[in-house]
Amino acid sequence: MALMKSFFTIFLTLFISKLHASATDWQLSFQNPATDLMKEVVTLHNGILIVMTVITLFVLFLLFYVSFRFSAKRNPVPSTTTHNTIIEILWTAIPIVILVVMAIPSFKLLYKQEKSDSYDMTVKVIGHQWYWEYEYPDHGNFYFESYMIEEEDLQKGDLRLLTVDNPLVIPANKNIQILITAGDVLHSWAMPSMGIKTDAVPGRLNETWINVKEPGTYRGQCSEICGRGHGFMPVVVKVLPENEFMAWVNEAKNNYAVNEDIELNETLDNEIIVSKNKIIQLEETK
Ligand SMILES: [Cu+2]
Repeated sequence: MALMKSFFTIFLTLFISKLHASATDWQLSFQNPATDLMKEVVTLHNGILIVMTVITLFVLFLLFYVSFRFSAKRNPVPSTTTHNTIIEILWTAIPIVILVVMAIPSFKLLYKQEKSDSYDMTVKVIGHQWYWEYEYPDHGNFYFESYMIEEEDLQKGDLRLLTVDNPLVIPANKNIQILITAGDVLHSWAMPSMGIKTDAVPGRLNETWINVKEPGTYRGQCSEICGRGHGFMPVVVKVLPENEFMAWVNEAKNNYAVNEDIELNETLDNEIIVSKNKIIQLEETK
């Protein structure tokens, strides 16, 4: 037993030191959180990891204890007990309590990810095979497409498969509503450092929001298999201080096409009117 214990200690020490010595940035845990929301996701994850570890170790301890204490050698005459009401209630009730305790903060976070109280601006994201399209309904409704830069065209320092020609540009420290949809098949707009992974569904408008504190470049990928080019439609978000963002908007208005269609809100209003009319018609025919 002593030998086994020292073996285990040596193995564990080696494993942990190896893990630490070889881990560089990006290899362990999450990316650095860029939003408060992602910070909360990390905190929740760490909390649940502790609960999971304690439960796993407890079950492991029970297994070892039972196989040791009640082995044929140490326990030649086994007990004939088959039921114990108290313990059966306990092992049903306690896991339920643990699950509910974990579910409450988890659901809170899920709802928080979907909506904020107020927004400073809206961006519409449209997934296509195999590129992203970004629309700015609050800044003149211009739109542009965002394609991955092929490997042979990369500049020095560019990241392979994670660099695009036109990133999504947003201001820092602003609540930004993001409306996500798709033009052809399912895609998913995912930004790990912002705690976002929202499906882009044709014919449906999904909603999420971000508020990025630090200006910089953030990267994600399409996360819903969407065909041959699925691995080649990265998401790049460039966060600028507000004044630089406004300068970029002025430039973008000249560089990119403007969507001449009716404004987004008008479209939504019209759809609501159309469906209201339909309901009235249905009620009348009853
Ligand atoms: Cu995809």
